[in-house]
Amino acid sequence: MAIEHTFSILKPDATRRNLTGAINALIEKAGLRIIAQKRVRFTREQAETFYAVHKARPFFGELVDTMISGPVVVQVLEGEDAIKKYRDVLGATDPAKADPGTIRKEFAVSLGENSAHGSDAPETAAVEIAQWFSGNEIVG
Ligand code: DAT
Ligand code: MG
Repeated sequence: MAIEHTFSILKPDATRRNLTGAINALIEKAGLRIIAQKRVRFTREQAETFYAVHKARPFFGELVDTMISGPVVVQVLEGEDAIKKYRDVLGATDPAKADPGTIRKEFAVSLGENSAHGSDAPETAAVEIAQWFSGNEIVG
């Protein structure tokens, strides 16, 4: 397996409850390296662009509202098989179905407020990273 980069967001429900350090500890414990990180606030337009793939879904409006409800921490994670590894660390989208020890099982409030995002494929990881980081902000 190759060294990959993936894009992560610690969502507003996580920053609100002061959980960024606790979540980063799980990320690092899994062997992923945080090689870029900044705290930002998504505009409505940025959230709509980021989640454009879900535009037709009934929860889209709620999803965008949730993502702009507070600051987020955007990150680039590096590691062996990083995309799948981080999805495993996140756990299932619905925290009620997530395995013990995963970020979503330990920290999520609900399906809509599930604490963190991780890219689902190399193509989406590249697009999402480029949306939020310039090359000189990523220090591997
Ligand atoms: P994931 O974040 O695991 O990649 P996704 O891409 O299917 O999941 O959905 C993006 C986010 O939208 C998800 O993290 C939480 C929210 N969401 C998904 N399904 C939902 C639903 N049925 N009701 C409310 N929010 C939902
Ligand atoms: Mg997704």
